[in-house]
Amino acid sequence: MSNLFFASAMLPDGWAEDVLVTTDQRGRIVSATPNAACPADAERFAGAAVAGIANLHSHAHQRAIAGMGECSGEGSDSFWSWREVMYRALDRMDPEDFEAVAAQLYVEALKAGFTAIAEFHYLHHDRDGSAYADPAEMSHRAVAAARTAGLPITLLPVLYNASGFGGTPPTAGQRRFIHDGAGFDRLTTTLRRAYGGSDDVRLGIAPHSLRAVPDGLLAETVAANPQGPIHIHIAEQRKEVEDCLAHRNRRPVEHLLDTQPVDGRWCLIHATHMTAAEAAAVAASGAVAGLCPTTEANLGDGFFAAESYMARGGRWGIGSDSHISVSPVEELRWLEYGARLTSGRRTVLAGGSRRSTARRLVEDAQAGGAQATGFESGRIAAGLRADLVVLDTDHPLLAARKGDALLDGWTFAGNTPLVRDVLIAGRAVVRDRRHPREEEIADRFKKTLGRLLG
Ligand code: NGQ
Ligand code: ZN
Repeated sequence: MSNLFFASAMLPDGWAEDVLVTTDQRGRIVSATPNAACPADAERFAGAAVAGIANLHSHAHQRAIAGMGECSGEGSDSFWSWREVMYRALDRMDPEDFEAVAAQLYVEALKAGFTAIAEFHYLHHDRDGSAYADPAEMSHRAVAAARTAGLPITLLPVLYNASGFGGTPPTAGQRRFIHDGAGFDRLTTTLRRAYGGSDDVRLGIAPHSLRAVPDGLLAETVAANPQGPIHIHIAEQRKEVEDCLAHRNRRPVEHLLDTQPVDGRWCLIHATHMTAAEAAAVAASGAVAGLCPTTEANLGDGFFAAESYMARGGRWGIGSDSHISVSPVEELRWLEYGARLTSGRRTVLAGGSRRSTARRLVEDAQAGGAQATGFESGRIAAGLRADLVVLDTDHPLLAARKGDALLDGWTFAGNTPLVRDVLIAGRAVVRDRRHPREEEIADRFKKTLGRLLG
């Protein structure tokens, strides 16, 4: 057992002061007691503890090109022209490079207050498209990077099979992603052997999109993987909706719900373009909508209609996706700002009168992130992992605030990092804003980028 003591903490019933959290050997919470005395052997934290938020959608390799698609091209730029920039940059990335980039990203994510990450990983093969000797080579690198950083990871090997609806063959730029059903089975079997039962790794699957996985293969893959999260990109771009209508006679979300057993195991990434009926059906399914507001803004995807989805009780969480930004609060802020900009109102997602907007956003994102990653976390409660973030209540931006006002300050005014400590399974992996390996990891990242992009 170990003792952790926090000046204040957000517990499931509300904010409390002088909170003693005891944990077992695996870093699970045994008890959380308010108004406690601080035991002599406790590790003491001066700030405000909140359960961490899982980042439910990451393409780690894209951290290497964050900010690089911002120079205008010849014609009009779009999601699809950005994708070409991204494909070109990852062409040269070998396993060592990928691990270095992912480790840097994962340290940044931890320091910003993410306490787990779901890696939607599709860069599987060697540069010429042939398989590595170990089909899971690149996936092992993602886990190694997460372990170097100390960030729990949900590995979502991606099934990518076609370049568009109708099973059109992959393009040259996609040669490193491609599997048929048998190849994908080999990959998932290898990963189960390597990581099944690990405390810091969860395994799921990610059929890339309805574009990239024909219906029959999608159904077979879902049936062959009866456990763990299932993530899929869906209805992100208008063109994708139009193409789906042209090929399947139905909209993407409508089509998925009609053909797959969508339930709480599923995470629908983006789900930007839904009709009211589709949004109601997703909310009723228990699936999580995986929202990535900064990437969706950066790529010109559109606004997710959060207010009506949330009013129906729809579950959701956040991801930093392309990593144009790596900050839970920037994702939450953009979600609320999207709702304000489109409605002309304020505190749109607060969920009722006299409620803190950030409290609602943080609580929903904690729950949705835990569900979509499969880590038992997201609240400071007995039986759950002690994956916690401690806000710096000494910072001027949080001066004279308590309780939910700390969350509002963090979310809406926190442009300088307000996260002081981050605990994973009860151990501080970030202390006083520092990660013990951050310099070494950043040096390796900078050298890697010099080689890849120089
Ligand atoms: C991805 N990213 O898989 O990295 C995609 C781009 C695609 C986003 N959708 C590629 N944001 O969707 O084909
Ligand atoms: Zn994505």
